[in-house]
Amino acid sequence: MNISFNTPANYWVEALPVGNGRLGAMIFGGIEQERLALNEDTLWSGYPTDWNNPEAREVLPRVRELIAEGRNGEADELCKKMMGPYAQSYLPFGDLLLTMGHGQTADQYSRHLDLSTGVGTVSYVIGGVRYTREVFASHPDQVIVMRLTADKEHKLSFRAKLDSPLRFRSAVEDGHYTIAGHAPEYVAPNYYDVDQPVRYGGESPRSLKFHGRLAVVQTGGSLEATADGIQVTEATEAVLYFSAATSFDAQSGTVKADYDVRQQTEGAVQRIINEPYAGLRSRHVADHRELFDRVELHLGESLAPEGMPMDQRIATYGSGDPGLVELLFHYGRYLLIASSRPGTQPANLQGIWNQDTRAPWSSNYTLNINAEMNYWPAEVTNLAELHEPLIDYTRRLAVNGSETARTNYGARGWVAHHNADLWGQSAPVGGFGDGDPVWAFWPMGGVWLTQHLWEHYAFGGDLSYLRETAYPVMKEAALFCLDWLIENKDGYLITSPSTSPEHKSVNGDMKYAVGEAATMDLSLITELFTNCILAAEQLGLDGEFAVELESARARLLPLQVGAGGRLQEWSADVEDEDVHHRHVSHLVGVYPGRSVTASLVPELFEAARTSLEIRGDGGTGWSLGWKIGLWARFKQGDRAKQLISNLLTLVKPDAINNERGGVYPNLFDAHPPFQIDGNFAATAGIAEMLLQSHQGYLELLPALPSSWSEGRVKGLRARGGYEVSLVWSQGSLGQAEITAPLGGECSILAGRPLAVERDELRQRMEPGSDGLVRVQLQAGERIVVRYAE
Ligand code: FUC
Repeated sequence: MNISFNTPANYWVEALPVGNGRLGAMIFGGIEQERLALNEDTLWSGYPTDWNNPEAREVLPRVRELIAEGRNGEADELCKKMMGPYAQSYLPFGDLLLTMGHGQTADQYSRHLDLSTGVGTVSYVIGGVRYTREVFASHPDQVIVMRLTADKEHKLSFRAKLDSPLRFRSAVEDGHYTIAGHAPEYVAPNYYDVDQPVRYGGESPRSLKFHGRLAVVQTGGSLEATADGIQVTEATEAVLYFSAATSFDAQSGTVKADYDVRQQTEGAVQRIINEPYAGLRSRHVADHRELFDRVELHLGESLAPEGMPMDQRIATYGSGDPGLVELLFHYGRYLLIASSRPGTQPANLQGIWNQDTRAPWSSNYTLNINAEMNYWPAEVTNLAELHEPLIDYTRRLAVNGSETARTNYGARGWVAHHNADLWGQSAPVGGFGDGDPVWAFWPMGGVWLTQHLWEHYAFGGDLSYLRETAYPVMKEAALFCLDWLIENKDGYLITSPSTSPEHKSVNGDMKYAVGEAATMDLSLITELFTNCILAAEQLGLDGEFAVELESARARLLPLQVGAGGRLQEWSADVEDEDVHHRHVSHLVGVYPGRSVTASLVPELFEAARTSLEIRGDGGTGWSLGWKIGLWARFKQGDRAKQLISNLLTLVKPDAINNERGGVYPNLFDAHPPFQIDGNFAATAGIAEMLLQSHQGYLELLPALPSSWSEGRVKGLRARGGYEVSLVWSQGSLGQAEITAPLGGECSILAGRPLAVERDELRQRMEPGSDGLVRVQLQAGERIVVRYAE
């Protein structure tokens, strides 16, 4: 399962990503000059600061009054006083550069990334000698490893060094080549025009220290390490090890000034440098496969010839090639494995891969869609433990967010807004009034994140996790909502000020950012309250609190159907600034949420479908990705596939800043620019087409497109802990295999079963009058159900 090229990468979005959750590299595969663009996931600008703004609390009552009086324009202006500083930026670590000395002209060039092993390979022939490079990022050993070989003795010579766009000094330490420095204390967002956007500290900077180490072991020939790099001469083979560290303290979320980063990188290299390459490689592959192999997907025979360059494959076949759709699906899983492991930071806007000091949107955590979207595939595609970084991060953010709730709003609980960073910036961004409230003012970041805490429980069923980890954070987010909600003149509970992320409402010739009770607020709060009520019930605690939440939920302003049969995006039936706007925030209750379903609220569900129809099938990469999942929830497989098609549009490597999404040559999602969320949403959306479980039962093949008439999937996961494998032909389900690690009553919606593996189950599987088939399963039990053709 390869992403292949027959040329080196000229652009970063043609390079091949490897990662171990913390360390990342993009493999360019240059012949004479090789470049691995390197990252370490804790290398960010800044340091913890006070981002809270007491002025917010002072102006809040007036902002609310202005909105209630219909003076939204004035409210927009005053709302700017509620902002805080911009969030900080995720930084590039640097580059590993090789100069080979054998020239640029080669034959039989190939470069590929094998998604099933997580190993990138570059190979070519010069002067009758085949040169091969293999690269992987080992999670068990916390190093990036590159092996270079020549198939004739003593034909391998090169110079290797590290470089960085950050300020650094290089040295030879312990016989290794190292770089070290301090991150900038401040990096302004790329869209913020300011003098001195990148600022370093003075003598004793408050920012993070970083240290990178390159060690080389060669077979044959000689090696010399100097501050200019490591020279290997006339060797036959060489293995390069890269380790990196920063002084970030993940426990406290602060800078650990006395942390010995040099010792850290040395330890990582020393632990493995004497080990044979084959052992390191197989440990990495086994670790990767344990995650990657849990899911298999087959949608049909691939049309593309083996080894066809990725960009040509995308341009030639797009979603017409079932093999390319499978690859897109697996790529999202691959990228999550490579960018999010227990103990690492959550995947940011670019996962862990970023080459720019001022990356697009600071490559930060954007909470109004992008950070959450990154984790949509985690549970359903059987990578639940990779959800942990987001869950851990949310807990850390909640600590800061409780101070923000108190200082900015005088509220209980915790709050987060539109942007966050390594430091857990929980206040509104916007540079104290520079930004537009339409994006900067959105106090629902924490509310949405808690959905992930609940879903991790819903899929995994671990009560002690719910008790110790998830529920306390969910409860505090709900407390914030109780304090944030106000009563409108009709006695309904509403949010105010409220924005529908990044989309303005239009009234006459005026456009407004803030208003009352955007549908997204109401949907997210509904879901949080519901999840808290369920959690309290499961845990047998907080009965009174659950009753309070139930009564608040019942008093929330109901969602409304507006002009043209659309689900209203705002509480007033106003016009859209852009009917094709990329955000579909008001549909969050349809997907990834579950409060707007055909059975719960049929009219709203239908109105949501109308809204999506009107929004259209265009948008940025992540917007297309979201719409795959939405159409899956509307059970329209062909339409979902149309969105996959739209996403599988080849975008030129140098295209940035436009609104038409697609994929780059290396299959990275193109907003454009590169933003990884669209990859993750595509994977999650494809899973959602094949299996849904948000309504309390398993729905098998809910949105199968007509062109995927034959296929199979193995190892998808559903709420209740189920693992599901399906085989279908001629567009209908042939066989379902369901494993129930937790046991319990399993309800299935998938037509009448023909036979089950064990006869005694048969009687228990008669369909009920609601169309569901129910069966009681023992913990760990596995059943195989066959269906009529
Ligand atoms: C939000 C989106 C943009 C982009 C940015 C990172 O602001 O509206 O499209 O994804 O986040």
